[in-house]
Amino acid sequence: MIKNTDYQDLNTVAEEIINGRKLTDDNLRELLALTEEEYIQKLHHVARKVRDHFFGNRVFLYSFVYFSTYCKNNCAFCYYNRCNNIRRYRLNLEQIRNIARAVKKENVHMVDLTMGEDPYFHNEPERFIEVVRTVKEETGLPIMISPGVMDDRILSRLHRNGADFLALYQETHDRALFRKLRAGQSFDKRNHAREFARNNGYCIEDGILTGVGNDIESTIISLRGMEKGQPDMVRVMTFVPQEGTPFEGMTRGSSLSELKIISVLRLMFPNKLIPASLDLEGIDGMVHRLNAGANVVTSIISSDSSLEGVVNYDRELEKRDRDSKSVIKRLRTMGMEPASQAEFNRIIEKQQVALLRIPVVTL
Ligand code: SAM
Ligand code: MD0
Ligand code: SF4
Repeated sequence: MIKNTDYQDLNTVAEEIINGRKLTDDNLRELLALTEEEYIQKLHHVARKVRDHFFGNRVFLYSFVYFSTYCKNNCAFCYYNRCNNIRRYRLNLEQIRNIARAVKKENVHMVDLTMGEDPYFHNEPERFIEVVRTVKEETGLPIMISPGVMDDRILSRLHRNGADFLALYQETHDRALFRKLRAGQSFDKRNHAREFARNNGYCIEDGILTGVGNDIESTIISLRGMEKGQPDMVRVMTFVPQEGTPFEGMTRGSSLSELKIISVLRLMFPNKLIPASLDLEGIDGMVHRLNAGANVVTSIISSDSSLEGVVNYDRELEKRDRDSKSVIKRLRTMGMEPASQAEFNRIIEKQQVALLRIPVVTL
């Protein structure tokens, strides 16, 4: 659908997608197998057309707050897995409140509260509810939570206390690969938490890793798996080997596969949120991801922050350079603009309106 197509016809492909055309598995195979620069540029071109139709030149910005890096899990890819002998921190409520005040002054549409599966919060979820309530109180902004797997009752309570979005990445929907990545964790429980959240008032984000031994067929399983969950936001991130982890010795792939998958996601989820994460390659990397069809910039951290990212391309850097001011400056050079808060709120509210039509389980 891309290779032997001139730019005129590419615009027709974009039109078809906008009008509801669904990609077949063979389409996905063709797109994911592209290697020549010329074809990949064509794919990005179609993805941008589709994105621009739904979002124009408007981009959403999320602030990232990793408030506890303690974790009881042992994900093979993650720097913060419990076996890694690293320095960790857990912010107290006052520290979190101060960060929330600072975030309020930044130009962002949502705050992402992320933690490892820290027993301090997971065993006493009341403490996490308090964090969410505090950040809501201080910022008044929509809140994304990325806490790992939590049970239904707690998710409901978190939602009532201000959590709007649940980010919970399956990493892969290929069960065999999942067992290698998230050893000892339940595939179904992770999927269920997202499904429950979606049916109970949250917007949800699913995501996959690439460069972790996923071939094209495995990637297709993941893309279809994400499709089934009807997420509001879908992500792909390149796996970056982390010191001290079981996958430390794996080679880091280029971002080519991620960029292709971002475009494919745009064709499969034309009007959904797709992030360009700053966490992998900073602002230069953001530009490539937006050019591949993304429409959200995530992992914004203020320049004076000492908190961690996840992959943290800037772990060794003296000064961070992924604050909202620098992001917006670069967006403008690309002819893009931050969207208004009202535009973002409308997207979040759409999910709530859709929900009024199905019964909500109260726990
Ligand atoms: N602990 C929670 C959890 O696991 O759901 C929240 C943290 S979660 C937002 C961290 C995400 O970053 C993972 O789900 C994974 O997709 C991504 N990630 C972690 N380590 C990575 C790595 N080395 N390379 C690329 N992505 C990574
Ligand atoms: C990011 N470091 O967007 C963040 C993180 C968690 N919801 C997001 C992976 O790259
Ligand atoms: Fe813990 Fe999340 Fe890292 Fe897994 S990805 S080790 S759950 S912080």
